[in-house]
Amino acid sequence: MKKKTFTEADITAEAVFFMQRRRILQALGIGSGTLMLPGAAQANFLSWFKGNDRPPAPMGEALTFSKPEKWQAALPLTPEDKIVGYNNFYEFGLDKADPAANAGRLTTTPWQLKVDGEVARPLTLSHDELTSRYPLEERIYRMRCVEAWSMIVPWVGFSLHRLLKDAAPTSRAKYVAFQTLFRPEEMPGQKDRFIGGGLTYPYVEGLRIDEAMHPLTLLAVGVYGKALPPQNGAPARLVVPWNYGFKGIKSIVSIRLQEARPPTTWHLSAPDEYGFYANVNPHVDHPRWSQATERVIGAGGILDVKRQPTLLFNGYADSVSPLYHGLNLQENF
Ligand SMILES: Nc1nc2c(c(=O)[nH]1)N[C@H]1C(S)=C(S)[C@@H](COP(=O)(O)O)O[C@H]1N2
Ligand SMILES: [Mo]
Repeated sequence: MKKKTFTEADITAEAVFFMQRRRILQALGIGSGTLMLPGAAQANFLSWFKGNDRPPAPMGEALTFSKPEKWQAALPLTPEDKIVGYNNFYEFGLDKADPAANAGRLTTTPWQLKVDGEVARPLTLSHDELTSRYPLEERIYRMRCVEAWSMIVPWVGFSLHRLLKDAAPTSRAKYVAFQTLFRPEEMPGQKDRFIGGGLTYPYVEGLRIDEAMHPLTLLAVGVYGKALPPQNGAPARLVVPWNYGFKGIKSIVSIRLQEARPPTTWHLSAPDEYGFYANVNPHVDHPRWSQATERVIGAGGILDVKRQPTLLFNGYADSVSPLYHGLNLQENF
């Protein structure tokens, strides 16, 4: 492999993993002297290659859905094997290939998704109700990870506001708190700090009520026309396309409406690096890397390295910037 081909910017995501690992090792009192950045980054690249060679990840059953014109963006889709094989789901490991390799054991039937808190009609959706209670739509969305890589994903799901309106939020519902399944027997990262990246589990996220009610905010139950595979957050996960990917909490078991702003996992882990809002913003850099551009995850392997400018609100500014009118985006990142 020709090492010289790649710049520091090209290995951003991998470098993040290295630094997180080093921080955890230090926190555990284990010296970092044996780890070197180029080696660690290289190892991650190699395992990405390895991921590409794996048999395709198990996919769910075909879904029935419409393709409303307004959500059919003319964008080149990221190949399916990348969307289901290059993942962040730390409950199953830090490497991009880990979730596809390790999430197959996750039990998603039966499933219960509870909606409660500041609502007049609390409700619970079963696994089947997630795909049958609301008409499903295919929506082609940009997806931008805070690690500065991006994909174009054909999700299948429904606007979250349909579910929230069914639950009838009270006037005290100012925020929506989301929680991922907590099941350490099936999620090795919840049992082992090394595998789980030192995050606190269950993974939690949150939105302001107006963000949650925005028509773009999707509860996704499928991708590429089929039910979500576990590594993408089966049976249901959040997709907020103008936010960094970490807001898109996976395998949700609880949606709670509440008056107080809920804690959020990455913000808890490093508040100076990951904000509550997490709006995609090329003008607000991460303290350790630029957010001005992003690496496009393409069809090829390691040599398929394309960067493009990152767009404010990930290209959805026309639709969502009114949500943040008067908010200082530099301070509220
Ligand atoms: N429960 C849970 N949800 C999660 C994560 C995670 O580690 N655990 N990772 C987040 C991050 S950082 C990203 S970029 C997206 C990745 O979604 P994908 O693997 O479907 O592309 O999921 C988000 N949701
Ligand atoms: Mo991410």
